[in-house]
Amino acid sequence: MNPYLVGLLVPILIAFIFRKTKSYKRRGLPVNSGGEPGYAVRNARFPSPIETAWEGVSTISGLFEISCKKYSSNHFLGSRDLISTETEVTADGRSFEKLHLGDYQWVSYGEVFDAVLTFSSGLAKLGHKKGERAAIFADTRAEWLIALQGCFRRNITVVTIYSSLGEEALCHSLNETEVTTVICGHKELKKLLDISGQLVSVKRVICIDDAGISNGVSSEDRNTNWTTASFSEVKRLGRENPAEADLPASSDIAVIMYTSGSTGLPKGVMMSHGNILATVSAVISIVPDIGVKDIYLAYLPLAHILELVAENAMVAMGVGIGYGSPLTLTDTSNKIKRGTRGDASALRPTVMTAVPAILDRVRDGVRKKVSAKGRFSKKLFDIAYGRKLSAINGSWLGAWALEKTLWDFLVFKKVRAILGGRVRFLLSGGAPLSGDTQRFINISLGAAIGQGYGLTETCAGGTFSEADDISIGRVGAPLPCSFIKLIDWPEGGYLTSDSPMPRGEVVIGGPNVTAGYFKNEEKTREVYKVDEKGMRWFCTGDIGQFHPDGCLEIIDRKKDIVKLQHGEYVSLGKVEAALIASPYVDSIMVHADPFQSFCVALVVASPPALEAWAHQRGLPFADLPDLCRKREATTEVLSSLIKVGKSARLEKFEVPPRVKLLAEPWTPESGLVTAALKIKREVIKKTFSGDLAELYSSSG
Ligand SMILES: *[C@@H]1O[C@H](CO)[C@@H](O)[C@H](O)[C@H]1NC(C)=O
Ligand SMILES: *[C@@H]1O[C@H](CO)[C@@H](O)[C@H](O)[C@H]1NC(C)=O
Ligand SMILES: *[C@@H]1O[C@H](CO)[C@@H](O)[C@H](O)[C@H]1NC(C)=O
Ligand SMILES: *[C@@H]1O[C@H](CO)[C@@H](O)[C@H](O)[C@H]1NC(C)=O
Ligand SMILES: *[C@@H]1O[C@H](CO)[C@@H](O)[C@H](O)[C@H]1NC(C)=O
Ligand SMILES: CC(=O)N[C@H]1CO[C@H](CO)[C@@H](O)[C@@H]1O
Repeated sequence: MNPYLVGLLVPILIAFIFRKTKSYKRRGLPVNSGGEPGYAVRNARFPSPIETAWEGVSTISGLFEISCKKYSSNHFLGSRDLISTETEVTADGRSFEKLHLGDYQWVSYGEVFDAVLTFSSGLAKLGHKKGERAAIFADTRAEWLIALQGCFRRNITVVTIYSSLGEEALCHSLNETEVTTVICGHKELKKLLDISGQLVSVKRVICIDDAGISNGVSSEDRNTNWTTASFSEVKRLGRENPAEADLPASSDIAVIMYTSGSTGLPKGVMMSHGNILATVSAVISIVPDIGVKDIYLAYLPLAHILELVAENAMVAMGVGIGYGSPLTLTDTSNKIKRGTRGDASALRPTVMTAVPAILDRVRDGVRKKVSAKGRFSKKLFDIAYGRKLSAINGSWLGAWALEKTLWDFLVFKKVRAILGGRVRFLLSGGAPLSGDTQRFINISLGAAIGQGYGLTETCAGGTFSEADDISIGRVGAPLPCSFIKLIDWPEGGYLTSDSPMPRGEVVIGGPNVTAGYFKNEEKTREVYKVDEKGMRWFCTGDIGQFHPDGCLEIIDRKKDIVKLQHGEYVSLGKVEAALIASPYVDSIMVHADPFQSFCVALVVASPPALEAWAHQRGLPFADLPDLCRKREATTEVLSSLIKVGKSARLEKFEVPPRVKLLAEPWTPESGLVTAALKIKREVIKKTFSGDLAELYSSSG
């Protein structure tokens, strides 16, 4: 045989034998659901649900205490001082407030524990009685966590409220829970004063910003009869009057979390210490080694279960938590003064949480920046991206390690720098992440993504996709604290006997499933079930399917399926997820009516894409609202929707033939989307009822 050929073949053969092969790993195992109908699955590594990962610890306050003692001298909470606030006026006369923020200042675990003790004693001195509830109504910040733990040490149930919640919902949640003490920020204090007449149960207000007391509560406001105190005053009171702790038990309600539901008034979900502890325990038993050397960037609302669980998990592992906000996250964020640093580059975190909507924005931002740099940059980026993508499946030759270093240096280093350059683990939750975004973020940021699926009602427990699972579009295997069951939904055509995979409504059970809705027996009975073994189950209304390896994929949503006049089913969520791929679409809501033969859509236009198109066409327009009213613009968006609909293999009746273009973005503040940026169908329907009616009645 030709020696050259042998010389060539042998290394190739060796490389082939030792190539990285994708091993099949079973992550979830079917379990007998005890005669009950349905197809139930548990985590493959943990035979019975985890309730706590620490011996003798059964509450969140207990966990906090052992962590503070264990990591006493380590960095714990970091915040940035405000150096100055400036007003920037743009060319068209609009003004924006810009912040110049300083470096992170840290307090240690030991110091935070002291602050919690004094705050807790101060609460008692201030007159907060046993059995009364307190509310935290503030943006995510260090004092939020201190106040929470301070309340827990007095066995006080904490009501959490999104700081972006509207007046009616705010009033409803404070009234319903008969809160006597509200802990809030300066900005939220103003909101409270506006409705003080209706807040009959509130007796005390603790303002986190010292300045808020003197500026916000003027003499005429004081006729509210509220005792007001600043955060530091409460701590001073506590230091002078130390009180014995009144620690809670595992089954005591720790938090009543008001979820910005997609319909009607918010509902309060009651979570016990045991519920939260179960999820935290499950999360830390499966995330890859995170520990004292890590830094976590906290910026999502703590009134959202994802952030609450994530921060408590970080506490359990002795991680440093630096606080930021969505509007100051990166150097180019809206509120950051030009030339100064955003939270991510000031903190250089290694771990972050994110909701899909934010990751989608990061992806679009990177793509836009790359395209704007010219053809060569785009080509280089595409090559690098393609090389890294094919390497994910396993590369043949060790040369990849060298090549990866090169691409990282040439291309991806700059992308990583946006989030500080050190992020290695991203926890995504709140809504399913699109496969495309998951790949893009994983490849361009080089960070592992753990995707969680869970709800407030299950205390964020549900499933978790591990970083070594390279598939996309799935939400992973059940968390060690959860059982996931699929049950038949014949009306929607989803059965557990379906092949190749069982399909059905997703039902979550386990120690993480919460006690139900506060003062809402009827709704609780409707969606929570208890089986004969005493296990609680929550019916999510999501439709899922189980892959052979025990991983769940969410494929539909029960209540978003509408049957059109001629009997075709339109799954609104699925259609929206497909159509949002159009470059002209920022947000979209598809509307279907059983008495109509076609569906329609409201589309929030993406300004750069639509304006670029108008410029190219030489179409005159004054501003975006003006452009949105133009028939040509609507026609262009419609044809783009048809194109993306076709490539996503939507049926013809699923693509709306009529749309209304909107210029105003949908934000949590406007109440049209939730804090996790999920659209609130009912609210949008009500707000734009005129436009929808017009769409149905117009003749083409
Ligand atoms: C905590 O407070 C709740 C409600 O006031 C009460 O029912 C429970 O017994 C308290 N727990 C402990 C351990 O004292
Ligand atoms: C709160 O309760 C008070 C008195 O019970 C009532 O006047 C007010 O309308 C209530 N507000 C809401 C939003 O329920
Ligand atoms: C404040 O308290 C006084 C005396 O208890 C009462 O007469 C008055 O109506 C209260 N004012 C408000 C705004 O609740
Ligand atoms: C990776 O492999 C799978 C099948 O094993 C294939 O479907 C997929 O297209 C491959 N991806 C890349 C980027 O090569
Ligand atoms: C993401 O990328 C990292 C490093 O590049 C890799 O280790 C990890 O397995 C990937 N994870 C996922 C979920 O794609
Ligand atoms: C609040 C709640 O539902 N607690 C339950 C958690 O799960 C255990 C068993 O796994 C039950 O005993 C609890 O009642």
